[in-house]
Amino acid sequence: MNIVLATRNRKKTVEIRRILAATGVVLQDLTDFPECPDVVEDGVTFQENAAKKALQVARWTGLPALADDSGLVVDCLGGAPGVWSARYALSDTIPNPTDADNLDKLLRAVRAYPPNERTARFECVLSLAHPDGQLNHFHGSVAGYIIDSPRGNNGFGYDPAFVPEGYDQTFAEMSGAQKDAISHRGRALVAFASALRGMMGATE
Ligand code: ITT
Repeated sequence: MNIVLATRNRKKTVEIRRILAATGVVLQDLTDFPECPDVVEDGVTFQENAAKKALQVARWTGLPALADDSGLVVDCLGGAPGVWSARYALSDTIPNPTDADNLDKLLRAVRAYPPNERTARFECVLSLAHPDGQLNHFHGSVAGYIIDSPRGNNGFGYDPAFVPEGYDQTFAEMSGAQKDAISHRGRALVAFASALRGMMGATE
């Protein structure tokens, strides 16, 4: 089965390819379809955005498309950055925020709260769309908390600030395999892989 990954985030692609390596599915990505238009992510939920990305790419390429919409939900910040995770530091002076800009803004925002109030979770919704509009969704989340200053060089995004519940290391201090085993994306991909086995079995 050929699937197009509907993401322009190279770090997500690396994680998704790593986790799905054993499934035998052939994963193309948007570098194979450079003319595919960008999707406007104007949904108010992860699922709305994931569905929009997957449907647009499936219709444009004519192939099944898998989109990931994900982000960090911080309780003391009223759920921010949430669906705005990739654009959290957006402002007149920062029109294209980097991971470092977003991380810096997050760390400054949580500084006002004591450590025990800095609970958070990463969420991920994966949407698989077929060119005829058929859609399936797979969810994953991981609870944890935000620390004072960044630690670790692995992963991406907010990983250096997030310690999953029951662990001492941040996601950025863990190996890829350690993060995959407990991450929001890893959990959503386990559900996706199980559905995929059913779909591939049905077409054999
Ligand atoms: P695509 O829409 O092209 O997939 P994107 O980076 O814009 O790429 P999202 O809109 O889903 O993706 O935003 C996700 C953001 O949430 C991402 O840029 C990170 O800042 C953060 N994020 C998601 N998963 C993460 C993870 O595993 N570790 C750290 N940060 C993560």
